[in-house]
Amino acid sequence: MCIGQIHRIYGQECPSTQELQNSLRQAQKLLASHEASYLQSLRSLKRKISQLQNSTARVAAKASDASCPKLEAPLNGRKLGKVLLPGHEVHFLCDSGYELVGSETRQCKESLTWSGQQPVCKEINECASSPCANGGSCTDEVNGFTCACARGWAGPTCQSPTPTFFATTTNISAATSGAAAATSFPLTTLLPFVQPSKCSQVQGTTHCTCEAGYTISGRDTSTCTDIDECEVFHNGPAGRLCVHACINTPGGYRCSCPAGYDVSRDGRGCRDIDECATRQNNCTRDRLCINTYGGFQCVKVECPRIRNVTYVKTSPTRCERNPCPVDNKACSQAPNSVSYHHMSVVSNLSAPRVMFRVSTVRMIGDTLRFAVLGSRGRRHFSVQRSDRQTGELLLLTPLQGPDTLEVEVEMSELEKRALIGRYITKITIFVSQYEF
Ligand SMILES: [Ca+2]
Ligand SMILES: [Ca+2]
Repeated sequence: MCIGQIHRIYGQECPSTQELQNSLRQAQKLLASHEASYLQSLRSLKRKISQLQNSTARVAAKASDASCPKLEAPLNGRKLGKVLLPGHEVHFLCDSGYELVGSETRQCKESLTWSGQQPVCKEINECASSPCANGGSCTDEVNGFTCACARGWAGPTCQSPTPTFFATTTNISAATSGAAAATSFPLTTLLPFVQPSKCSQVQGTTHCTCEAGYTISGRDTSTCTDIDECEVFHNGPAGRLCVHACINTPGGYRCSCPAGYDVSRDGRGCRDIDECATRQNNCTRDRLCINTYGGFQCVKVECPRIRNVTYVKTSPTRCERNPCPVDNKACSQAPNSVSYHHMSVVSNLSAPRVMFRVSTVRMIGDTLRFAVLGSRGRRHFSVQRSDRQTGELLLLTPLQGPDTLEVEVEMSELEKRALIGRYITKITIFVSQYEF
């Protein structure tokens, strides 16, 4: 009505309702974009103020010579870093043969206390992986172990039969069974998968028995042959004997795992070695160590490089766009933030399943939209909404390893249908070679 009056004063015709609506819509759009850029500036101002606060707090702490209490190196370990001022870190290492339990790094906080827990160096139990073969018993030692081998076995892990084995067993055989004497078996076949049986005469009948893990094969009751458990129990009622590989041994068997895995406590499975937690990696300081099943990856997170747009790293895995100059459309359409996530999965993971969730804590606009970017990503993934502020990345088909996949999830924020922000999450998925 007001605009109509103004037009009448100037002696012009009143604009149509359509024209009025158009002007109002444009004004609204303009306001929304102003609002977004205003909020953006406020956020960056807030961040800068908090940075300033932190640095002045540090200066103040330095000025008053306030420092955290002195830290001791753990027994059988070392401490790196001498500065005890707020913001500084102290690192701990253990001597070889020991593993660190507690915090590897502690930081002096503004409150002049240390983050984390005082670590201790615990002796590694080398016997945990049952390294002694053929019934040998293991004794744990600092930085090693010793095996007490069962009779007939020798070597650091009791892996080799003793040379006297043949002579000893034939003697026993001759003494116990009497009749069976030392028949001339070739030495190579006798050792160590074939043993003489133990026979006794009961009421005129000969009974022969074998040691555990051996059986009498065929008609010849005087010899015991090793049971090849890997062959016989390959697929038992409780599943496979070994998750990975089975090695038949005289009188028994053992499971083995590929490089990068330890045999699990039950002796059947394979447990990934966490190279990132145990410092068995060679990642340089500027890279992140990502533990994967069967290995690890050294990952370098680099902010996007877009013309006329600059990003700043706000955390080791996040880049945020610096405020854009006014009227730079290319800049304002570039992602406001890019986050990097790394996941490790085993091969052939069942699908469908939710792999990752993307959400926002604070929403400025009225609508959020989620999408998967890139053609390779779309083949395996889709995105679905779990609530108003959360999108879920859904795995559609099982991933066969070994493989590395990258998928980008875009979250767009809209206000009255106008785009006010784009947030990208780049997810790298390391798929292992095996299903463990
Ligand atoms: Ca065997
Ligand atoms: Ca690993």
